Amino acid sequence: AKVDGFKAAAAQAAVELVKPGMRLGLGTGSTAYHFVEAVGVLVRNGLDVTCVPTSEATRSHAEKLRIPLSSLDETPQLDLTVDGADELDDQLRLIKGGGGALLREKIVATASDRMVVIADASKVSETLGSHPLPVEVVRFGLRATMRLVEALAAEAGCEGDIRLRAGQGDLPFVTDQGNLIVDCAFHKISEPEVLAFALKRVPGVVEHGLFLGLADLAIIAGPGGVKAMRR
Ligand code: DER
Repeated sequence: AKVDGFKAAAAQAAVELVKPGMRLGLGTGSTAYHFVEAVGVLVRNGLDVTCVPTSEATRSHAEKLRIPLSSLDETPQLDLTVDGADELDDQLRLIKGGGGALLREKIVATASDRMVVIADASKVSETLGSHPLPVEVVRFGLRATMRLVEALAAEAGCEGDIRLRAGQGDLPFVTDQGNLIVDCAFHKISEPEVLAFALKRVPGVVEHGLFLGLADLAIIAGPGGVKAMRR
């Protein structure tokens, strides 16, 4: 409840950045939920914005709020994406994907002139890795892909258990894109850029949850209030 208040405060601060006519990327997760709610209020009060959702969950939330939606096909360049993070460091390097939306989130963030992260203070870490790193993989060759992820991550100095994210019953979690997620508990990721490069060498890996060089501002809310972190 307290943490949710922090998430709402961070989202409220981010919505100050929204200007009439903006093309927005709408993030996914419980913090971004508050941002979408706040955009819904602005739209109800007449604000003209065009929004691209980063997940089917965010799409249906935005539709309920009658937020005007578009796609990256119709609107390939966005002004601003606001999204949450599972973890972030002081260089605004992020771990994302806890909600399973990392692929669309990264595509939308990359298509945006700016990406602003909103989070409660518990997400800030000295070194990334206390949150497992989600990696989106195709179903074909899954076990071979997982073996290769472990081997190349180890070469990049990261070791730990990796596991297929579970869905309903004994079925695996399936992303909006129809892929699977492997959560990698690497504990300490001392060189995120090196790990990111290694993971992209695995043919079965579609994308990973390290967002490097994408966020230019983080709005962090905690017991001491709301503060901005810049790269
Ligand atoms: O899945 C995601 O990438 C979410 O944005 C996640 O990183 C943050 O979710 P939360 O705001 O519910 O903690």
